[in-house]
Amino acid sequence: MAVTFAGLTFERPRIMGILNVTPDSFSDGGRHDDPAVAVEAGERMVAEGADILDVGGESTRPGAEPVPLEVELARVLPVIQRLAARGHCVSVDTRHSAVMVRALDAGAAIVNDVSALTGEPSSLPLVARRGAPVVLMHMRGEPQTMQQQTHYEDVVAEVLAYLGQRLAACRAAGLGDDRLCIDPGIGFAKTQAHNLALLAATERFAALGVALLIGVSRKAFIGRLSRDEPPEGRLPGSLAAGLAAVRRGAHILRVHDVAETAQALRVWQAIEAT
Ligand code: HH2
Repeated sequence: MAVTFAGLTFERPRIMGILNVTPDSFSDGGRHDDPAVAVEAGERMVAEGADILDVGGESTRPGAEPVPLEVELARVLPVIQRLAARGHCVSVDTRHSAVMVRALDAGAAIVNDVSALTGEPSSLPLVARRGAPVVLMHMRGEPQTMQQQTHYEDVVAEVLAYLGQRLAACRAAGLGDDRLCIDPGIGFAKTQAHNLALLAATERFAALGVALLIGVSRKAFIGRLSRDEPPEGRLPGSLAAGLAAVRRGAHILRVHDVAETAQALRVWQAIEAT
C-alpha cells in the first residue's frame, strides 16, 4: 500500500517549513519573537511551497538549555492557533506532553517529537488517545549532553532497531501507519561519519514502510563539508543532502529555505519523470 501520513500522499516529496519561535535556535533563533511576525513567516512558507509548518518553542541544538513549560506554551500557542485557523497544516515540535495537548487543542495536526514519545511517559498514551499523527525521531539523552553519547557499533542498525521499536509501541497503542512517520535524527547524538552513514542508508529507513522525514537543513555536518560556512551559508549543501535523501526514498524534508527547496525538488522531479 502507498505510504500516507497525516492526510499527505507522496506522489511528490513534501516540505516541512521550520518556524522556530525561540531566541536561541541555531539558525532562525530570534527572528520570530512576535507572533504576528511568525504567522507572516508561516504564510510566506506556505506560499513558497511548504506542506507542513513545524512550530517549535524550545531549541534542541547541541547544548541548548531546557525552557520552562509556560514559556514554551506562550511562544507556540498563539502562532499555532492563528496558522491552523487559516487552514494550514501545523506540526508542533516538542518533547513535552503538556505542550502536545495544548497544541492539538489549538489546531496542530501533527506532533513532532525529537524523543520519539519517550521524553515523558504520558506522551504516547496522549497521542494515541487523540489519534494524532506523530514524527518519531531518534536521539540519545538530552540536547545538553547528547554529543557525549555518540558511540555506536553500527549506527544504521541501531537507529533502525530503535525506530522499529518505537513504531511497534505506537502501533500497539492503536496508531495506524497513516499516523506514523520516522526520522533518523541527523545531528542528534551523531558524529559527522554517523550523519553521512545514515543519509547514505536512507533506503533502509524508507523500507520500514511508513513516511520518512529527513532534517538536514543548515546543520553542522554541512558546515564541516563546506569550509566552515555559518548556518546561513549552508543552503547549497542542504539542497544537495536533501536531494540525496529524496533520491533514496525520503518523503518529507524539514527545511529553513522553502522556496529554494521547492525549486530544487521540482527540477529533480521533472527529470525523474522524463
Ligand atoms: N531538527 C531540529 C529540530 N527538530 N525534528 C525532526 N523531526 N527532525 C530534525 O532533524 C529536527 C527536528 C533542529 O533544527 P532547528 O529546529 O532548526 O534548530 P533548533 O533545535 O536549534 O531550534
